[in-house]
Amino acid sequence: MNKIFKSVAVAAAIISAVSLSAKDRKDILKVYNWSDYIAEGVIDDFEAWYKEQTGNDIEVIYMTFDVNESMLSKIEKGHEDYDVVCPSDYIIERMLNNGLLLPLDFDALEKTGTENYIVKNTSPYIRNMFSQINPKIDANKYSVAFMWGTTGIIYNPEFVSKEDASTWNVIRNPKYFGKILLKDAPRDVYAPVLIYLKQDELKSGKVTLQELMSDSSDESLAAVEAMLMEAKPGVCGFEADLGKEQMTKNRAWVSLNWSGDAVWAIEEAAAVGVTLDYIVPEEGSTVWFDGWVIPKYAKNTEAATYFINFMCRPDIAIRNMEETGYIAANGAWEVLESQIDESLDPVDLSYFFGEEADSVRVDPILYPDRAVIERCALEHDWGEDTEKLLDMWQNVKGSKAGAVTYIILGVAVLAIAGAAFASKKKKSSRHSKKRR
Ligand code: N2P
Repeated sequence: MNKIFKSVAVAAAIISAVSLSAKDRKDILKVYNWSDYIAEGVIDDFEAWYKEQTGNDIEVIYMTFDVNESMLSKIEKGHEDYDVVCPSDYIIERMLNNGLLLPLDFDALEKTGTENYIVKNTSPYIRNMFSQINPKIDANKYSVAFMWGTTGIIYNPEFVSKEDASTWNVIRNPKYFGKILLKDAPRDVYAPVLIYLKQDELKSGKVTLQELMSDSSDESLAAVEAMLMEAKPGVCGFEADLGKEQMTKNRAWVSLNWSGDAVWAIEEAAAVGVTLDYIVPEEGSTVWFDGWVIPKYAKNTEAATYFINFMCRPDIAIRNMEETGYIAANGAWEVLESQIDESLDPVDLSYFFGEEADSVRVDPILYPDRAVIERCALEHDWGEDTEKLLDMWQNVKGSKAGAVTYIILGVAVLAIAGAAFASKKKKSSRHSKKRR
């Protein structure tokens, strides 16, 4: 009897724990986003808006990452139950290949009569680029673009000429030794270096930019590694998110970085009297897109859909853009209008906003001109070969110390040697005093 009672009690406890956690989880939304990628107050505003739309409370647990690969491994290997995450294009491709994403479903929005900002504001350009993310599965059915941009060079024109910054070779230019930063993002460093090394083949038409984005051959990996090893002694850091700040403080003069970090750094630097600029090198580069997705292990897909929808509301997109420096992937005309500045030169944005936008006065770093986009390509997933890239990256980062490490080590050795010399001198003078 006692045994039966115990089993019933245990079963009841399990059932109540399960239903409690299920109930709790319905009121919780776990968001995993890049750091510095959302405006202050947006999460609180989402919680209030969600209550207005659905009548339910929601608590957002907001977590951040700095590197695509670490975020992916938490889901792929750790099966973490994030409801919404924001991977880059080639990671979306991989997640689709590995069955890690759930398709978008707008039923929940329809039930509450909530306006669908996703469908309304997706630019045809974004739709087209997203359809190229995965050749086998249409990424538009599983992801909604959030921000996008280019990869290029942020530089300080006081010390670095525009000509030098216009080539990826700048990362190993001895003139800037010790003042060069590389992004700690292996794919985003590998791709431009490979583009630089394959200039002749690109010019002669032997290979296309797009083909290079899938080139994971041992030969190309070795060539990129060799150039990075050459650059390494002059590199003062591999940064995930602090590079933009190092540039504003003049601690570095060259930074291989994303356009959004450039916009942020240029504005912050100007406020303290430092001038910075950004360029997409002539040899070509990558154009990237980060999109919201709902991973397979998500537990609150309905709230996730509301969250993604809220991020596509034009006023929210504008706030996120203005605070982070990144371009929202939002095709609403009011988003473009919010960025017009009559003092700037015209940029051709017809590819993004349609014919009427072929000459709009906006910041060309934020919104790249058609000519820049034409020399940029989309990165692709390498599947199993990704391991080869990560090994190469470890070799580069871990092998030889960078300039700053050398300086720190040098100073430490001198300090130890100095202290030893001083103490020896003290001892010997004490000894000589004794002798006298
Ligand atoms: C912002 C990160 C931007 C990610 N901190 C670029 N793919």
